[in-house]
Amino acid sequence: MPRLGGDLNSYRRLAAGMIRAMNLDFSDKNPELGALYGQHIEEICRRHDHALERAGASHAVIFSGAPKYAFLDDNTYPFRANPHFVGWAPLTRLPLSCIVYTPGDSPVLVYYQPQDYWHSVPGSPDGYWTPYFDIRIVHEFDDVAGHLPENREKCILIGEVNDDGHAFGIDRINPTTAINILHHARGSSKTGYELACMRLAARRAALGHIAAAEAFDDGLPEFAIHQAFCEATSHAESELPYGNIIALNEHGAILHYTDLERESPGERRSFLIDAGAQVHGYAADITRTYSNGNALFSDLVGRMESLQQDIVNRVRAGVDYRELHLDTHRLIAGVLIDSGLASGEADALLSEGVTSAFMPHGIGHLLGIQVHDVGGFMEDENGSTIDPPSGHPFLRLTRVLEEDMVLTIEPGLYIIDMLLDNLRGTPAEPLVNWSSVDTLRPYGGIRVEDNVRVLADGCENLTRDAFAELQ
Ligand SMILES: [Mn+2]
Repeated sequence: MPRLGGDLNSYRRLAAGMIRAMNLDFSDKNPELGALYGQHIEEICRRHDHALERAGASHAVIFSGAPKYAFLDDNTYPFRANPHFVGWAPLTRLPLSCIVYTPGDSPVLVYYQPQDYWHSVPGSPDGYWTPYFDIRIVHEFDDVAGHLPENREKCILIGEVNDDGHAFGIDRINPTTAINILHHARGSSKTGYELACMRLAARRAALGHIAAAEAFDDGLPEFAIHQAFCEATSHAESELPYGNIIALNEHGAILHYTDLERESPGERRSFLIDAGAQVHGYAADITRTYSNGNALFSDLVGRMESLQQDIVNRVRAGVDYRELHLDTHRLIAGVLIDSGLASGEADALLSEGVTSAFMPHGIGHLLGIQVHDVGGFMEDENGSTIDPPSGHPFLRLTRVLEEDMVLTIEPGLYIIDMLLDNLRGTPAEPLVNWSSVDTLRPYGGIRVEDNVRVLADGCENLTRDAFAELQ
């Protein structure tokens, strides 16, 4: 019996009620964010002081980015701001603007506000971030350059430059020395302000997940579940940190399934949703899997849920993330044996590639301004990298965990015929229970993903805290 009747407005109202009840404020007037922002800017300045010194430069010019046009068209793709720019200020929709930073001075924000009656233009600067910048509003793009340091040889430019005019005559564009320092720092820890943005993003995403689960129960097709998610998070599709994965039934086995069926399938067996939200450019990345009642699949969802919590409970500063990934494979072997999907010794399931066929992706990644945030392979700020363990090329985070790192823990288990077929004719073939594989195929797969902040002696689970608060 539908509870919300499948009416999209009902999912928005459900979320709006929770936002009011929880007093959630996603805006740049949020006083809690405002109270933390000053310290954030100090830290960003410190990182740039260090990067500039090592790069032998005096000024950093951080360009927000330019709109990109579709081929032979006068329409642009949705704008994605330079993540370095977003790290300075919650300005995700301010193209053709710059932050100019000179150590010791207040950062200058050259704020491009075109006079344009065809498009909406950025409003006047307003919000908790404005007191920290020397803001120069320009109405003509050609006037941006006039606010940059005169000696361009002492500048580095951080940003994407597809047009000479966007380099402002600066020759040193994204120098590796500086970028490595900034990326390593961004991956190593989040500031208090960033953590607060990410807690809010987790709540925003959880609102979407609650609505989507209701929409699944209401029998809606993938496309309408996606719409329910967008209604509840109040995100336009282009504002999502990544394309929603809304997968019913066997679609759950396609790791990055982004097609959205407009029609309901005849039978609703399972629902895998990997969908996030963002607040001021900081992402949440959450996956949940629901069973519609089949005993074997429900049992497996329960086992993967406890496996995921087991891994989350091992997160703490000093742990090697590569070990967490390999531990996960050992636990997956146990799940395969206990659920009757495979037999034999756990070690054999690992060495013969059985666990990798069922879970072919990494246990997770860094999370922040980018959903797969930078710095996951960096051993140090000089650009040395750490390889993933052999046989596990898709692991995106290989570092030893540090306090205030934010990352995902997302084990999965899928029926992917392309990979399982590779086990045929190998020593792995007799270890797999192929009739159980056939039984589970129509359910696709399972993934459970939380976002956690590393602490000295454990972790803060941003995702579970968000769901608990919204219960
Ligand atoms: Mn993820």
